[in-house]
Amino acid sequence: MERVEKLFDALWQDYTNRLCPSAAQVHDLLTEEEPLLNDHIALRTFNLPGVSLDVLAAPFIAIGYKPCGTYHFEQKKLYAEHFEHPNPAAPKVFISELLVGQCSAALQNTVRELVKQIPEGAMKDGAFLYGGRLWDLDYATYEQLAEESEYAGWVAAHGYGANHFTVSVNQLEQFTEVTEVNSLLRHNGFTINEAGGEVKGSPEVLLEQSSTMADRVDVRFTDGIRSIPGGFYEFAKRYLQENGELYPGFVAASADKIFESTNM
Ligand code: OOG
Ligand code: NI
Repeated sequence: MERVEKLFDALWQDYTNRLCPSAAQVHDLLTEEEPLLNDHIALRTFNLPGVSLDVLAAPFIAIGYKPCGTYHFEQKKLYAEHFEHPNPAAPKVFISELLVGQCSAALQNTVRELVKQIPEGAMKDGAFLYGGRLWDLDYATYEQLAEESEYAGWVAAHGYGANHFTVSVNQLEQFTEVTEVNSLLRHNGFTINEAGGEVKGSPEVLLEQSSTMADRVDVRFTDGIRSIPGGFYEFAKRYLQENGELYPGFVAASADKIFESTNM
């Protein structure tokens, strides 16, 4: 568990410093007597050799995580898997990849060129997971990618890092409903992702989720610094399965809308 904590501490540092500076405020708003439980994080990549989902999963597998579910997002051309650790206190990990081969020839060429810039060996050590972008690009390239796939633009601009952490609503004393958490956040000036409704999922699918809209963060492009959507914060309430344990998986229809937390 020590190695799990070390990795998540590093992911949290990168997430709050680089992708979602408002996360510290959300964390403070919701923290009660006990430290907040992080339900899961999510990571994004391209399904190209050397940077695919499996490559991002490897450092988690190395510390005991196991693949536990697969998800398809046809419209967005994404494939995802989630990973769990034998210790239930360890956060789950949701990793998705863009199916680059299904995208336009232009997008494929651009993304291949970005990935070619990665220094030899940079993806071997798990530190790449919280090390940010391993290639350079200009703002027009980002815009072109984002026009075809918001997801492709996001990965191209930010590189590797947790795009969200997730507060476990089950743990909170003060709130039982995801809508109550949303109200507190709105009251403090945050914008909630309304795609598909402010709460995604239902007790029937054993998972309810909501999220903030991503912070706008400054990113250095080769032709200057621009402000674009970075990371966001998620809130998840899990329901008991028939076996008496909390549902541990994700819900594709809900995840499809959570992805949109990084839309412009
Ligand atoms: C992941 C979106 C899915 C969830 O909890 O369903 C997700 C992402 O935005 O990369 O996090
Ligand atoms: Ni999530």
